[in-house]
Amino acid sequence: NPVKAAAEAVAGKLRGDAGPPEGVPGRPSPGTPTVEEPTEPTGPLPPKPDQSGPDTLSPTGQETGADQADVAQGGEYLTTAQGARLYDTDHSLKAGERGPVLLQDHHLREKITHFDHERIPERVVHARGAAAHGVFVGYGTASDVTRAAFLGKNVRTPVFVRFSTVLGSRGSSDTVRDTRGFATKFYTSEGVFDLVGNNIPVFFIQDAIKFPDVIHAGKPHPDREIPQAQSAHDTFWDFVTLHTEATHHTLWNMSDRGIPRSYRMMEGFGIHTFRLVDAEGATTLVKFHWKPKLGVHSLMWEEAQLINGMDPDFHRRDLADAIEAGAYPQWEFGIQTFPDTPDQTFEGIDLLDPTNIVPEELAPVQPIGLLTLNANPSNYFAETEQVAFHPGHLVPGIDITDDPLLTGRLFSYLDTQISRLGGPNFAQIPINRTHAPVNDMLRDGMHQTAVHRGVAPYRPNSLDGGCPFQAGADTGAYIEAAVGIPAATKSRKAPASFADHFSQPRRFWLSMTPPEREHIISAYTFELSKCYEQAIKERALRVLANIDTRLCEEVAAGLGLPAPAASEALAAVEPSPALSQIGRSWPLDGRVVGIVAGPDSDLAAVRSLRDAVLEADMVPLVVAPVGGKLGEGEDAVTVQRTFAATRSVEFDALLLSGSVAPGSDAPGARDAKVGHAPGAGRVDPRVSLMLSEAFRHGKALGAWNDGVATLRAAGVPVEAPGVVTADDADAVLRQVKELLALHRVWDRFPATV
Ligand code: HDD
Repeated sequence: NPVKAAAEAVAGKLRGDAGPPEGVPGRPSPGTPTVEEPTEPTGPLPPKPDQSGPDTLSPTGQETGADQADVAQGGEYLTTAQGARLYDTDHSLKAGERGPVLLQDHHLREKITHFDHERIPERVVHARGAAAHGVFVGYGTASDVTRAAFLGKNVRTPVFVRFSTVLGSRGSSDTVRDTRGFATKFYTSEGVFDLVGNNIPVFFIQDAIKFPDVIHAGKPHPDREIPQAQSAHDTFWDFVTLHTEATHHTLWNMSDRGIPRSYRMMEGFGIHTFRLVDAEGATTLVKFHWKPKLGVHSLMWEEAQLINGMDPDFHRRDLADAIEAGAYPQWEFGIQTFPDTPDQTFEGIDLLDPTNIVPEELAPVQPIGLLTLNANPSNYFAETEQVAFHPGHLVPGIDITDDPLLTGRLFSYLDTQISRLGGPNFAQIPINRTHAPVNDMLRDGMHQTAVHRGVAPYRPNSLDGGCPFQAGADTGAYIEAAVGIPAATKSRKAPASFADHFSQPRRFWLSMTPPEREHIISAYTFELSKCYEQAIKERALRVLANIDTRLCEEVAAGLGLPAPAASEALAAVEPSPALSQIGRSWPLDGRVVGIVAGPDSDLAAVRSLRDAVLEADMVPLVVAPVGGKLGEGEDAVTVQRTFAATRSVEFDALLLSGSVAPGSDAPGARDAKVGHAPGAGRVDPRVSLMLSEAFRHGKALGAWNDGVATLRAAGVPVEAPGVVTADDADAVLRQVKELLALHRVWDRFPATV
């Protein structure tokens, strides 16, 4: 069962086993010698089979015939960058053992100089990211609206996807409240197509000229450079309340969408309206969507904060572990389509305004392909860091619209890559190389790695045989859609239709369920409480009053301020149920189930529970007082987490077996830690903490036999929703699986708003 093998591999990785089981990527096949500290010179290790990068083509489209890893590292011996073999790399060349270091030590200077230049500027936004390789398979369902070859039926296209946070630096935490980037590079047969989107379908601003401003406001304050990766500060709230077009995006950020459970459980959006062009040149306006197979799920705010301390790499680790285990995340690609009318509106919604969505109830998302991420990068810097996305990387059949945010992006991304990657030849970096043949007339420049032939990089020419030739519509040329531009007068103005900043946020608010509304209220209250300026808090409340009276009143109460009245009539909008994350059930793949056990637990039951969790494609982690094994001999159960080294936030559900009395770990520590000797009827306080947190976070809890008494002793209300007690572990797991499919026990949250 490959899925079980994959889940076992996740569990193995989490508990630090040698690696995934056979047949799973990353595991050496039988007969592969294990390489340990070689004593004889050997060549470099081959790349792991699941880590091969995109096919390697030279910038002129010729196959290099060599894997990049082989090009980067070869031969048995350590060398300089020029290939001279070295006999020592640990000692500088000195005049005598105690004498001064000599300037003539080329190896020393080369090594240090290279090191000094190892870092490149981090991305000005989206600096922290994680990425994966994968494959996209077209369904062919878009072929009547676009001639894009990669959307044809069963066409397989390699992809590289980078997820990111926006505001934080490269070393910041994963689970901060922020928008997430979702950028996809399709290496299509007709050239690279980049869809550079986010997990939120709207943007803060309507015109790219304000992008430096919104980012200056969101980034840490320029005097002390705090806070890192946070929007909870004065400049952010100053900006978004003065530029009320930001209201919609800000509301999404304050909702659960701002703290995803996993990159694997996020939607993605192209945001702008794009224009598809069919084989006859007819055009259709579209919005792009990515729908995750695992559903859209979020963390609780307290969980997110705890994870930032426990495991700042939570999302990055989650993605890499899942892929390494063979639990490949998938998204369905979809489009909403709209007629390409001169006014570019749909049901009164301006399609050129990137602060607008079109509710799925009005324009359903039609599936057009499937994305599967199936390989981790081999090298973070070479791939995840150096990948260069650009909304202007388009292929025939996909064109742009006049959304003023998109137009500015078409300039910005090319420009930023030049400074970030050190010159105009970044398209030659392996991760950025197209898989289509390249025959451009671009020449020279920093970091040129191609050896161009011929003497006439201009056309027409009579010296290089007139090459390269220009293509036409029938030979696959990218031909811009022939759309008219209305007669106009130059002006720095937004259209009147861009002035409605509140009806769309109101629709979002009205579409939320009570727990989701509670979370939004708490998020606004938390963030605004962190602002020092009273005037900014008051202004923020005036904005909220224009979304919803109750929302404004609740946040005002939290801030201890009076709730202002709305300055304009609240819009009469219909909710869009598709916007809520609650109410559907989803696959359990990769959900993490903690099994809390102690030395006196029924280990046979723990073992079979663990197997049953694996069987359900989930990840079981046995949590015990100390590491190693519980029990002895064949009956032993491997412990993956200790009470001291874990916290509830690692788990989606917690199951309790037997009693876990305090003080059952290291003898010297126990009395000091818990203040009393081990004793029946008591619960280790770290377990009590885990249970109370998990309960508070709406997670499924389960116990059988003695475990039920332990739950009670830990203070868990066993009659509460989502607390499963039964006579045997099987029955517990059955019910817990049903709860997990809903992500959380939503009934545990009182419906107050
Ligand atoms: Fe941007 C990076 C998404 C507006 C300028 N952007 C960047 C990335 C994502 C987005 C996902 C990271 C790509 C990666 O992983 O390398 N950006 C968006 C979306 C926008 C948006 C969805 C609005 C709909 N961006 C936007 C504007 C501008 C920029 C209006 C400038 C006028 N964005 C950049 C940039 C970045 C970038 C400065 C930083 C690093 C990079 O491009 O490669 O050029």
